[in-house]
Amino acid sequence: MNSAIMTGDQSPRLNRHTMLTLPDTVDIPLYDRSKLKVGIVHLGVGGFHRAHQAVYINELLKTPGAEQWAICGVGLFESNRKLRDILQAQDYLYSVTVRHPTGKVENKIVGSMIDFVLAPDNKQQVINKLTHPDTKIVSLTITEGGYNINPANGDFDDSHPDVRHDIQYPNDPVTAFGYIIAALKIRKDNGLPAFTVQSCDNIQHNGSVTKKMLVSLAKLQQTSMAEWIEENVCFPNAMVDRITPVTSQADIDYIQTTLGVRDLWPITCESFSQWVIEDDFCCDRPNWDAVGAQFVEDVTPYETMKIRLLNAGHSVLGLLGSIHGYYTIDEVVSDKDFATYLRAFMDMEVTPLLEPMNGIDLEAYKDTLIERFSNPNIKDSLVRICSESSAKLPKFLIATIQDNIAAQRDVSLATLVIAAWCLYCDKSCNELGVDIDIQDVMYTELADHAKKTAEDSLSFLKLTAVFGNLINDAAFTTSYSKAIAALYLPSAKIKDVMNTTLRQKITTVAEGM
Ligand code: CS2
Repeated sequence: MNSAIMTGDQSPRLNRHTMLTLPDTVDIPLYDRSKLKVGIVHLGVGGFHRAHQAVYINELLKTPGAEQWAICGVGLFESNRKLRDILQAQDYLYSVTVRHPTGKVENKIVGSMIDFVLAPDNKQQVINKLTHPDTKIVSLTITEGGYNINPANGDFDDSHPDVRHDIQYPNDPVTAFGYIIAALKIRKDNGLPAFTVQSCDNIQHNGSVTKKMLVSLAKLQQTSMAEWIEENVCFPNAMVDRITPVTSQADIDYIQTTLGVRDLWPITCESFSQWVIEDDFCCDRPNWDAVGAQFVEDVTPYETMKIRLLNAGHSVLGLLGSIHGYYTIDEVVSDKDFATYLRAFMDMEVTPLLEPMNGIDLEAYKDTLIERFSNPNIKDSLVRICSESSAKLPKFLIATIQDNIAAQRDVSLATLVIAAWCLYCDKSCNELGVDIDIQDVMYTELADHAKKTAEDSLSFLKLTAVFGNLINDAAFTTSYSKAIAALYLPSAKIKDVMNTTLRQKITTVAEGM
């Protein structure tokens, strides 16, 4: 270690001055941050935003003529205070450690965020940012929960107390959509153009979904505003991708020992990054394509490919691997039995459902996924991957099961994962008897249903908010009951059940040929 580097609390905080003392190998923002203007207000600043969109803008700001595209972060909740305080003390600078599968590491300081406002402290400040004439885009990473989608029918769910509040008091919003509508109304009344609402959440048709939910809320407030939004606001659909593990103490320590400054909330992410966007912006937009994003006519096949292969692949490894006693994705996929099972799931149950895409070689995409998951330098925890599975699996995995059933194809590999999820919620411990940390807003309901499996093998499937009407499909329930029976044998080991399921699947497919 360089002796000039101080460690412990002696190290200075990362800020605009200390940034200049960093080793030359660190990519720092050399553009003039004092000349930047906020063109993007981002609601819901989390690790993914800071590893993805903010990095694209950071690259763009290195090119002349882009100074109008800096970001102002908005934290809607009290829980965002810690991040706001940390970023504020660091002049909104933070480090991104990009870890390649080869072991290569790149360190960069991102300077694209120049302000951060915390709604619970000052609502008016949030409204001021959103209604500023320079604001052209309001982007979102508010997770699926922030959209208030009714899982049963995909409509807007207006039952949440915060949504009820925003319906009753449209000028005093608390939800992301409440703020957006309140700001758009002021813009409309002041004769200012609308901004584009750009969802960066991992939701299929994220733009169309945002529009539907926003317009539904606006209708419940004031019909004329709903019409104005439909006519004036754009909602580009996009597929976003970059694996970003939760920041750990090891990441904080790494920055301190390697760079000699303290960044109290650094980002670590993989080297792969992808952003495929439909070019549908109602006012000016950054040249996203100049910094690696891709504009396409229709993002649907890209989203389906990503959600059904990458995200589903994560869930397959996450749930099966947690039961076995693994803790990170790279650990699971480096185990041959899990890697084989994953590849078979992708090849046999997902690939036949995907449309061919211009410029995408699906086999190469799957190879890259395995390489990304295997990256030993990205310690992506299974707790993160399996968190909120009740919101993720309907889109990631159950949709694949439903499509295969409709095409009368075998679904045994995906079904085993659903049965394993039941076991996981029932026992909440791994095969070695160690407790598993399960983070899911529906955990109580999931566990209640899973715990009745011994007396009713289909009990878990009765959670229709998650499984829809899968319980009525005989082909599925036969496969599911078989998986449950195998997993619930007292001597059962997940790997043996996986291997048997795969062998039987290969036999079934061979016999059908
Ligand atoms: C993960 C995603 O949460 C999950 O289940 O699959 O967060 C994944 O890492 C990102 O979508 C990658 O872009």
